[in-house]
Amino acid sequence: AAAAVLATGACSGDGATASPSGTWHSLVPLPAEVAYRGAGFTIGRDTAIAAPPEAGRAAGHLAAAVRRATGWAPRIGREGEIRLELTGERPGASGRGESPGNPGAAGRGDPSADGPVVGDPGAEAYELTVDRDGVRVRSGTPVGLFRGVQTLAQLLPGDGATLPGVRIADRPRFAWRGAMLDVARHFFTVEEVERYIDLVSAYKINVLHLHLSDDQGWRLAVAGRPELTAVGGATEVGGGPGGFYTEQDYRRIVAHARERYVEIVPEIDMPGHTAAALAADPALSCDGRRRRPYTGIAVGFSALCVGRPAVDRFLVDVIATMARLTPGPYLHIGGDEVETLSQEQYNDLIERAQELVRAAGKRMVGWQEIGGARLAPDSVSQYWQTGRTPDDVHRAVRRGAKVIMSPASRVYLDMKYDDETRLGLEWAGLIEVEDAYGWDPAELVDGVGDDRVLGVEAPLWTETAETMDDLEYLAFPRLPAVAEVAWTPQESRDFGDFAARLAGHGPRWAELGVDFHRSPAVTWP
Ligand code: TNX
Repeated sequence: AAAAVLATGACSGDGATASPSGTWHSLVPLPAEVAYRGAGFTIGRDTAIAAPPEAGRAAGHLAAAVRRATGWAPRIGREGEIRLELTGERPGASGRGESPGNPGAAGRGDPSADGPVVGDPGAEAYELTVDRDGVRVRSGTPVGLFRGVQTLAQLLPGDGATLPGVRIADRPRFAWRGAMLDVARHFFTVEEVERYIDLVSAYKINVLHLHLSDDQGWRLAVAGRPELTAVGGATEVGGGPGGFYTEQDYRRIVAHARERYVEIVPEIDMPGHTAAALAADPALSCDGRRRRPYTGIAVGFSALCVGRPAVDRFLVDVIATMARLTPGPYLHIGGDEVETLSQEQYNDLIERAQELVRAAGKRMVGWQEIGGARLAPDSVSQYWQTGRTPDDVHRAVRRGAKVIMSPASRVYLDMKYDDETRLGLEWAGLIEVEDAYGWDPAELVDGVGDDRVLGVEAPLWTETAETMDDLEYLAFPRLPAVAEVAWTPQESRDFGDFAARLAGHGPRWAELGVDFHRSPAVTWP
């Protein structure tokens, strides 16, 4: 199941986009331009894939999708009816994109030899045409070819070999299209994280933000600090055994993500949400007393003892480990919900973390509260608190920082769908799929329009989610809705049309064993 890719299509749901050949397709996220026209192409036993060496991941992904849909394993070589072509035209700056790394980071922090995964959205642009003679995917970049192949995989019927005649020209609205998984409140194994990557990346999610530490658990091995995982890793919400990732485990997750052009963004939350670290190392507390592991679900009560030399050494070691293990350009330092420090203490810690992150050639990401500190222009603020006056976001933007939009009342996948949902919290409201879909990231915060929005991210906090089934139930179908918010031009989005396309994904989820919520606004087949 870890290798599963959603090749969704061919359903006969109400209102799904009809192609002239009479088949039905369910592209999510909706491409910028789609025109179904003319005869399609039927994949045969001898159909081959032609691809340049740089497109190896795209070709491999496509071959696997074809094999799942048809049973035939296409050859990959120089000739073929399905052609992946690099056009050699590198797209220019769009004004909305990001250059990777800070000025000191040139050439580093790049997860793949072929360019950043979270960069100029134009780099992910592609064209896809299908006619009776074959299939052609064209892009200026390997990552763009991969996005085109992901669309093609959704056009493949689950039970046959005929693709519709179609012409698609596509590019994402936003560079950062994230999913966050909290592996601290409850621990999830490498295999579970890999399955989550498989499921979300089918919707062109390109960032998996891993929330690796919190009051209830510390999940990443740090060289020279075995107590962090031995003590801090041995608990979780409710008192279960917890767990942690060794360096090798973490590298496996990074490699799995990279195969799908997904960037891993690790988060170690500080200075708050640190009870597990404080339980592991009493030197991090002001009173120097050893604390017992915490297994409840309160927030805001714990903090590192800012100003202590032991705390500074801890920051140095932790950030160095994150930077060394993470090929991508972003490190998340948390920064949320600190109730026991002065603003000055808080700012000191955030600014020190930022200095260490930048010295490692990376860019700092933090929850919106970091806007209280003096941010560098290459730092990134993550908005989450709907309803509050977002002064901290405005301050961050005035310093040149960009913003990731994660409004809790829209995209917190840990909220209940309705009164009857057996899992989840409800402090940010009940969130049905139409709520997750029906908002515009550029209209959320005054003065933070398209040019300041780096992208969108859907967090999945796990106070109430303990199993893979729980994760799937909370993420599906809301995660695909958020993926379309992040990818599709605002003027092309319509909930009714989305719901009709989404319906076609239900049977495929069922086939993959994905436990999803049958939202009543969707007519599931
Ligand atoms: C708020 S959002 C938190 C998390 C909780 C979540 C539960 C944010 C930055 N902090 O610590 O897990 O609410 O919904």
